[in-house]
Amino acid sequence: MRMRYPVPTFRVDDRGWTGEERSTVDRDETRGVGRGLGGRRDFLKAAAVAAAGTLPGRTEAFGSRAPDIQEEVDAFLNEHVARWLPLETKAGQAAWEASTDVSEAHTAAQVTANQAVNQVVGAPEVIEKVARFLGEKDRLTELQVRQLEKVRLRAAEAPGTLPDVVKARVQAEADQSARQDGFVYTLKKSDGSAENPSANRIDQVLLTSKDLEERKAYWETSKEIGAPLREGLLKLRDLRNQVARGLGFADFFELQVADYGMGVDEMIGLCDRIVADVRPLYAQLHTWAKHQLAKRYGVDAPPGAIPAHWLSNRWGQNWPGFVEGVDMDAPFKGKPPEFITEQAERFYTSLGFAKLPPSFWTKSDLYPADPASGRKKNSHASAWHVDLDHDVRSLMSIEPDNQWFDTAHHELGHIYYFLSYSTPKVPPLLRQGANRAFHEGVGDLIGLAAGQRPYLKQVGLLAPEAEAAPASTFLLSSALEGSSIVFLPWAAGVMTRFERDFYAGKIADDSLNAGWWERVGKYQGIAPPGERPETLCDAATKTHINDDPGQYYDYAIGTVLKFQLHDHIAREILKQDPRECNYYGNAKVGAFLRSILELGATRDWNAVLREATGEGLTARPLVAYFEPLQEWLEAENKGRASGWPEDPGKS
Ligand code: X8Z
Ligand code: ZN
Repeated sequence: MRMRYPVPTFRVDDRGWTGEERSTVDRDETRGVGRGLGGRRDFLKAAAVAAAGTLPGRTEAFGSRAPDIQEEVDAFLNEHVARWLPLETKAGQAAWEASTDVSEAHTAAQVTANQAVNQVVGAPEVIEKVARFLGEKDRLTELQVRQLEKVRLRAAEAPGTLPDVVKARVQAEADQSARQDGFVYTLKKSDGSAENPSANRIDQVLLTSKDLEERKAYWETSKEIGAPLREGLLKLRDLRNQVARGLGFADFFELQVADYGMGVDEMIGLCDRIVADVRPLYAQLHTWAKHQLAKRYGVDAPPGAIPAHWLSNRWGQNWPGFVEGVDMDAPFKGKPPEFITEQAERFYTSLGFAKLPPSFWTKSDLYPADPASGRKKNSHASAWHVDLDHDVRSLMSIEPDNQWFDTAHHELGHIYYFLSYSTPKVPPLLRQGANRAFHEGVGDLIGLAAGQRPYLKQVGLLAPEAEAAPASTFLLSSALEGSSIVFLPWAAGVMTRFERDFYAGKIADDSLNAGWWERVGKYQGIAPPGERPETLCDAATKTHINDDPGQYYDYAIGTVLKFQLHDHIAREILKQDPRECNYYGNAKVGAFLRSILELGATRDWNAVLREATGEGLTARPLVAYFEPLQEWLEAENKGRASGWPEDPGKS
């Protein structure tokens, strides 16, 4: 288990929500485990069969004669952690080196370290013992069962019963990451010269350029990285599936979803409801944005889909930069790059969290690599919990702008989560989020709080033009930017559906781009600016497809959770309007958050959510937050054709 967010390997297994066919709005969650148990029983059988092939005997009920099975489980867990944790820490360090300084030597060291940890976590005797202990779960404590579930899912990522497949997977994962992280974009200009733009540079052009030819050139350049990753992705799909099937999962996607104690159909059902809940507002935003952009570029708005290169994000996952006349980056210009992370840290400390440990600052890698140094590093932000204690780090490429300001709050959310549950009260195996979506949601929540105007005004980060703008402008940019309304059809729709179908073998090897764009067209209403031949692989341009596979719904659920927690904090703790509130300096808000974070994964996530907010997972606060926008957009869009041909919400 490398504790890194985004999460490359290990998953939390929390049971609970069962996903009835209802809207996420006004959901009443009273049911518990449900069909998750059926899958678990299958697993127990599969594990026993898998282990029996390599182990001499002992499949009778463990502890049937043992006086105290709980002592036995404790002894097993202690021994397991003592063997696993040091190797995990080494693997985390090796992965850090490989991600921050791409080289053959670092890739090789990462492979060696991962193989060493896999041999422990996936050992046949571990699989066999966990299966037998979980067969007696009624006699165990909740904490023991939860730890055993973690061990079980971790073993399923690298079952020692399939040593060659596991080894091949480790190598293929490391190779794919090295290919991705070491990639250099090349843009050939019309004057014959060439540029090697960084990801930040591409993002900046897409955010600011009004020249459609230039935009198209940078957008196409951003998709170059997919082609060399295509073969590796297909190979990884097969290896990941083989690994997952070793312990009885239908495919790799199902193994990842098991983290939530949910089946694939339940997860897809949940994601579909999220898409449906935001669809009316998304359709209005889509129409409004298309016309706004057409005006900006001096062209006619096309019917139906928005051309992908018109949008300010490489994948159209969010659409920042719409508010005309307000330079969101202005407050950061001229500030030293340290300001971004330090200001984010100030938000957390103002709530009563401790200052970040000094090692965070010395060990993190927060800024773009100097091009002159030749060092290549992963360009996507991540947070790392290397030793499951106080060695916490972040990898970013911060430039002093609004987007990195938002990202820094997100990453520090992970870091403060790590620190909050790294206490003797939480066993190392449970030093994780209540579920993965909680981990994603916390930093985003603070990002949402740090984007509230009363706070920005208080700390002098609100551009004067923005201060003068009407409230609808603020709400509009909140819907378009970050993880919010525009983000959800992408996260719960495109990414989740593509990966589900990819691992289920429903997208042919020679139709990856067709399969990708079909889903982008359907959920986001976005179309590529030209042919996307199958030699390319646009899905693989998204880092998560390569190195955080089968988990993107975490962000969709995290977004729903974020608004749910925010609503509770604003109304119940601050007694303020959720759209105009200020957490900064509020100790009560800090105590509320810490009461969630310090639990780690010791409790069922549904119970944690219900106790914290009085409700199960619901998109009601998210929808309510943006409610005034619907009417405003409908007025703006009057007389305009709305929607796109493949829109799933179109009747
Ligand atoms: O990957 C991330 C974080 C790290 S966990 C920067 N996010 C997703 C993305 O960039 O696609 C945050 C929002 C969605
Ligand atoms: Zn994250």
